[in-house]
Amino acid sequence: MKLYMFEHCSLCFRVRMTAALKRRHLQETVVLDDDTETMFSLVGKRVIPILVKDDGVAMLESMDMVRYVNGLGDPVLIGDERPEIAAWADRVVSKTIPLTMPRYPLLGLPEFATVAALDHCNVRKRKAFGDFVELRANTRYYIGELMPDLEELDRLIERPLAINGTLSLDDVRVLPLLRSATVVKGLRLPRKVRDYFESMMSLIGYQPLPAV
Ligand SMILES: N[C@@H](CCC(=O)N[C@@H](CS)C(=O)NCC(=O)O)C(=O)O
Repeated sequence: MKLYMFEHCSLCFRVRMTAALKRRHLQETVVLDDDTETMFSLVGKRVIPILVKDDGVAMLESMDMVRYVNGLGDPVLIGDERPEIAAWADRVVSKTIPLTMPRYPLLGLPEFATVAALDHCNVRKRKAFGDFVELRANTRYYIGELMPDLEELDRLIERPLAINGTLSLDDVRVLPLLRSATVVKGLRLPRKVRDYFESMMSLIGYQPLPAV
């Protein structure tokens, strides 16, 4: 299986963490941000992640990829899901974006390894999300907006190694968002959220992204 991905991409991390939990090898290929051609050649549009299965068929939806990888051999994501966790994740994405988007280009990530790729990201994302310097200058405000949700998550976590007590799709909804949020230096995760994040990252063998 080959995953075309960006290092910063939380949807990609859903698939990567599932493969890691399954101890399945995933050939990870980081695409440069300005390499739209590779995406088009694979699936006819600009989108990441793309999972190309061993039979050569490409998948486009991250949760379909997660279900597919989980279903190879014995599944590991077997626990019940809670609708409040999915609702939490849906709500929190938009609150993390003003904090994470203006930081990703500063982290030295491989998708921004050339000046052209970095500028490609800056130009497109600025149009979509606003001026990055201004967003970063308002970090305290955006952290303040996010904290009540992190406190709520703290109350929802049942165990450090599975948000609902047994690993489930809800872990795939939440862990990648926390990985993204931790690029914000100065963001203090509530205790159970921090324990959950650190335990899960250690379980799957991934280091957090750098924080700025
Ligand atoms: N529903 C799709 C959404 C994929 C998606 O929105 N990907 C974004 C975020 S990585 C993307 O392709 N962005 C292209 C870009 O950055 O220009 C999934 O869950 O995989």
